[in-house]
Amino acid sequence: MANVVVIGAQWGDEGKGKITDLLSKSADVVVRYQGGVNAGHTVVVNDRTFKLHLIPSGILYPSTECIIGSGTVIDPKVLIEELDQLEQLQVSTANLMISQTAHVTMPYHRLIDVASEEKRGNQKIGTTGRGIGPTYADKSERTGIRVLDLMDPDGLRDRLTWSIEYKNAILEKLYELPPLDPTEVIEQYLQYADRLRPHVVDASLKIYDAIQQRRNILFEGAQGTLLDLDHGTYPYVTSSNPVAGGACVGAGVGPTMIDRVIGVAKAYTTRVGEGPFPTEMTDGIGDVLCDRGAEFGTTTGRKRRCGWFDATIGRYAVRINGMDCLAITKLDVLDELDEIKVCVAYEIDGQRCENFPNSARQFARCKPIYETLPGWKQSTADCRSLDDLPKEALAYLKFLAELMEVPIAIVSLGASRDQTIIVE
Ligand code: 2SA
Ligand code: MG
Repeated sequence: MANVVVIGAQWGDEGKGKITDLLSKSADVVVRYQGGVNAGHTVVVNDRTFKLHLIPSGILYPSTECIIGSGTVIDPKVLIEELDQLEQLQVSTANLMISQTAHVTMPYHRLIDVASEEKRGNQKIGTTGRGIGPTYADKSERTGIRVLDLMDPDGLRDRLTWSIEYKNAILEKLYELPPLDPTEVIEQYLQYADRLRPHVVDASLKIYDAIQQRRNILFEGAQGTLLDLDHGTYPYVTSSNPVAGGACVGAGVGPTMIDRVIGVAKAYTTRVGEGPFPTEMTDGIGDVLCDRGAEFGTTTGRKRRCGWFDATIGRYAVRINGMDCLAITKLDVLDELDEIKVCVAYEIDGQRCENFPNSARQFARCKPIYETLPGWKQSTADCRSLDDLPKEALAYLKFLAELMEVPIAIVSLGASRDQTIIVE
C-alpha cells in the first residue's frame, strides 16, 4: 500500500469517506491535511452510521493512528463533540493526534463567515458557514491562533485579548453584530484546550518517523479538486488545497515520500454551494439522482446540485493531482436510468474546448458536449466483481477510464464496506 493520497476528483462528496475507510484497513496512519469541519464523511460499519467532520474515518480501526495535520483548521467545539460521540459508541480515540501547528477556528470566524456571505449578495459563495474561510484568512494574515497557542494559557490570554478586540471592531462596525465577551471566549477555549491536550503532537515529526519505519500512510483529502483554492473554480472554492500536492504542505512531508495518488469520483457529478456547473441537470433526472443518491450535505444538510459525469473536469483532476488510478462511487445510483450522458468536452462560442478553463466567467459559458450511453436498467448493488456487472455498466466505466486516461481501481455500489468491487 505504501504512502497514498486519496483526493476528491470533483466538487467534494465523491464518497472519499468510504474509500478511505476501505484503504484504512491497510494503513497504519491516516492523516487529514486540509479543511476543517466543512468536511463531512459518512461511514457505515455494521449498520452503525458515523458522521465525522474532522476525525479521519481510520479511527474506526483500533490500531490505526489518525493525525489531524498542520494544514487543517480545527473547531475545538466540534472536535470534542466528535470525540464524545465516538467514545459513547465505544470507539477508542486514544490513537487520535492533533498537529500543534494547525489553526483554530474561533467564534468570530463563524460569525464573520455567515455575515460576510450575507453582504456578498449575488457574489455569494455558498459556504458551509463553519468559519473556514475566515480561519484561513487569519492564518495568511498572521493573526491566527494555532493549537500550540491554545495549549499555552498565558500566551492564549494575551493573543485572544488582542484578537477579540480587533474582531469585535469588525463585527460591530462592518456587520452590525454584538461584540464577543473576551473573558467568556478565553475561558471556554481554555476548557477546550484541557480536553484536547493529550492528543496534541508535533505531527510532521510523527509522520516522518512513521515513514522511516516503513509504515503505510494514508493522506485523506477533504472537499475536492474543483474546490481547491488555487486550482478550483475560484472564487467558488474552499480556502485550502484539497489537491494531492496539498498533502505535502498540509502534512509536512516532502513530495518524494508520496507513492500513489488515488482519485475518487462519483459516477455522476454533484456540487453544493454556488458557482458554475456545466453538466447540472435542471430536469427531473437530477431529482431522481438526488433522491437515489441521498444527495444532501453531511455537514449542512443542503441539497446537492446534481449533473452528468463531466470527463473534462475529470481529465483536469487527473492532471492536477498526478492521479494514478480512480475509484468510481455510487454507480448503483444510475441503475434505473434509460440512458446516461457523459460530458466529453465543452463548447464555448462555437469552439470545442477539451480543457477546463480557469476563469469562472468563461466556465459559466461552457456548454457540455455529451455522448449518450445506454443504461443497464437493473440493480448493481450486489455485484462484487466486474464480471457481475451488466455489460452496459461495464461499458460505461470503460468509457470513463478511456476519456480520463486513468485506470479504474475501485468501483463502489452502495454505502456498506462490502458493496465494493476491487479491480484486480
Ligand atoms: P467553505 O465552507 O468556505 O469551505 O465553502 C466554500 C465552498 O466549498 C464548498 N464545500 C463543500 N462542498 C461539498 N462538500 C463539502 N462538505 C460538506 C459535505 C458540505 C455540506 O460533506 O456534504 O454539508 O454542505 C464542502 N465543504 C465546503 C462549499 O459548498 C462552498 O462551495
Ligand atoms: Mg462530504
